[in-house]
Amino acid sequence: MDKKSIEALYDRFETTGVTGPGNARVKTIVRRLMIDLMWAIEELDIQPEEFWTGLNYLSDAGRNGELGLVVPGVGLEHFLDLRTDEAEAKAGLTGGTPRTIEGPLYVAGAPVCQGEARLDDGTQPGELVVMSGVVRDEKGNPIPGATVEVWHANHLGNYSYFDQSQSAFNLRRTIITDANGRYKFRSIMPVGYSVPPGGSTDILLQQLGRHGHRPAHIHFFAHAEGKRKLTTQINIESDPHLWDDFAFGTREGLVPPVKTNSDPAAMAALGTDKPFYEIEFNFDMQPLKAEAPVTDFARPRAAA
Ligand code: MBD
Ligand code: FE
Repeated sequence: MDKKSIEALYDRFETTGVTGPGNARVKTIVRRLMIDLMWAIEELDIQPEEFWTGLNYLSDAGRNGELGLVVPGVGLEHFLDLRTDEAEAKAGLTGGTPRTIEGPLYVAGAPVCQGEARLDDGTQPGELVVMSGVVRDEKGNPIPGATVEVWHANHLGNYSYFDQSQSAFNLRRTIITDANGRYKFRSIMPVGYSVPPGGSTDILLQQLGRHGHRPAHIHFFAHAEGKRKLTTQINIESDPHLWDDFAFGTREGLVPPVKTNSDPAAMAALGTDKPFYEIEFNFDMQPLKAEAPVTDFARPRAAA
């Protein structure tokens, strides 16, 4: 079949069994996706067994909750970031901290802390890290009362809530910046995440000849009055997967230096006798702008 015949076929699908106007936007999107899918089946000569294998794959991935992991794995979530970057540039918004993917492991409702927080519950091993910085506006001025939501994996690459063996909201906090626009937290160094072995994402990645590892990273949402919500992460520079992330989240500007602090007084103040890691990272916010697509879009998210 040629493309024209497929379009004519879809015209018939679209005008058969009609009960009302439906939703114009949904109709446009479904029309395009179905025609493109039929055209792909035609051009690639996708066989019925291949088609049903693919459908069953998606059913399984949906049933076991992995579609939110497949999406970053095939690069779609990073693609959405690149489109938002382009739209911002077109709207005249430049500079600011780069965005990167949210991923599927955020949980709403983390404890709120003023200025400073300890993220780890103290029960798990891991190297101590202290991270701090300033939330700033487009002129570089600090923003007091801004919100920094932070979440990351433990020493095994697992996230609380999804890993029920961890305490509630372990390694997750919402920090409100102080009068100088500063946030600060202590935690334990995350280890890179890997997709669940044998799961839907792993099965697909194996077929694509790719791994399912991410470099160690820390996630953030930064929000402030009158500013665009920023979704981003920092990556730990020493990780072997730094530029080999299955989810394509690593970006220039999101790999801050990790310093080792072995000052005895600083160690004592944290109650440790070992040197600890220090990371400085500022969040440079963009002003709200009507012409740029919203970044605080709704997305079904876990909440506890
Ligand atoms: C993660 O921890 C993550 O950040 C992303 C984007 C995908 C899977 C796991
Ligand atoms: Fe993550």
